Amino acid sequence: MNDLNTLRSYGSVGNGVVRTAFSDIDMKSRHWLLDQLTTTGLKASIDGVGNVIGKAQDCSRSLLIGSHSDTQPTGGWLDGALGVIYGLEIARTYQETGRLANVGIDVASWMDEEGTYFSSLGSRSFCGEFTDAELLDSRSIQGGRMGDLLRQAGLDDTPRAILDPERYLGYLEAHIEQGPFLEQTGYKIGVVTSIVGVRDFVIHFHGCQNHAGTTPMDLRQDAGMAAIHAAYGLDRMLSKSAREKTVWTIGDIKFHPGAASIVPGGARISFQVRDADEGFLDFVTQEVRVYIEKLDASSKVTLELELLDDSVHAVEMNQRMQDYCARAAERLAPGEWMNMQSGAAHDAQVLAPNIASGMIFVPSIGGISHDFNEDTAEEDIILGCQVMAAAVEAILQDEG
Ligand code: HGY
Ligand code: MN
Ligand code: MN
Repeated sequence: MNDLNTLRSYGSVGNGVVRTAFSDIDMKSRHWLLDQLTTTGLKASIDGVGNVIGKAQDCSRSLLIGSHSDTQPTGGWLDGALGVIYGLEIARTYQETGRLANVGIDVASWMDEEGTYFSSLGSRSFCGEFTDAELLDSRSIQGGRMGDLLRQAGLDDTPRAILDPERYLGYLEAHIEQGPFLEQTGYKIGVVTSIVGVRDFVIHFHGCQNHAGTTPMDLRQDAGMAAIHAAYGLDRMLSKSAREKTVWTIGDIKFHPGAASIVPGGARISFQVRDADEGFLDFVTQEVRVYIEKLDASSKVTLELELLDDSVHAVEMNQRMQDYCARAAERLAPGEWMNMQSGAAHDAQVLAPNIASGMIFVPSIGGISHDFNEDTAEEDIILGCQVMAAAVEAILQDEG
């Protein structure tokens, strides 16, 4: 709890935290974490994209525990931080209580899971999803060159840590649920079975800016009104084709220039769909394409569809890892745990195709997250760490 509250102090605002990727406060918190991991006896470093990784010494095999410590712009104090500090606590306890000779615990805080510049940058870098050249020349979500961002952070000469699959028995990540189901059902632990995939679209509307008083309705090329109709149409379309747990969000809508007495000449909407089935997400992508093409053909406004991001794929958690987490939950919270899908994206879905990965959730009060009011009861935080530690102990004993 002390370490969670110390990490919280880096960027705390009221009950929440603002510690976005690569900000000064984020880099300061990474140096604090580096010191904690080093004191624990791990060989710790900050790599070329800002991942903080502590590696157990004198062993060729280890279990990797991690999450992210960057936050959303209006972030909660536990989103990501919980799993990183669980890793620190479990690794420290393991080192202090006489670890097994030939197997260790490594700990990671992945950079920019929240996609301030590059969604899940740190875990995707670790899993070798791109070369240095591809990374440095890529455009960040903010529009700048990633190479410039890394240079400003003083990381451009630092090597990136790359996964050695021979080293790892598996990967475990603990996270707050960020949703309502554990609290609604009264369960204390979620054992994650699968993590949803995400499709992020942006639709641009090009019309003709004009005077809101003198332009007759039948002569208007109103990009704003076209955006509103398209948004409503997308919502209606998904409500018909959605599967049981499909979710879709229009998180951002902008008009240009955005003034009451001007017919908008431009508009832009973000449209995001999440589902556990990749095939369904591909089907929806096609449905959206056809719908936008139809609107474009029938409207006086020109529409342009952009599929921003389809790199966040739906994954199943490794069954063996799920079983270790379930057995630990049953031992420490008998009858108070459930298997569940994750509606939030996580670094574990980047690691899962490369290392046997598992996740556990602890309850979020009111199901709130990505908001300063995000919170979890202290006893639930502690129980979650104990369950994670019990799962780790079983894995190391069986497979170490
Ligand atoms: O959006 C997400 O699911 C993650 O919390 N970044
Ligand atoms: Mn998170
Ligand atoms: Mn988040």
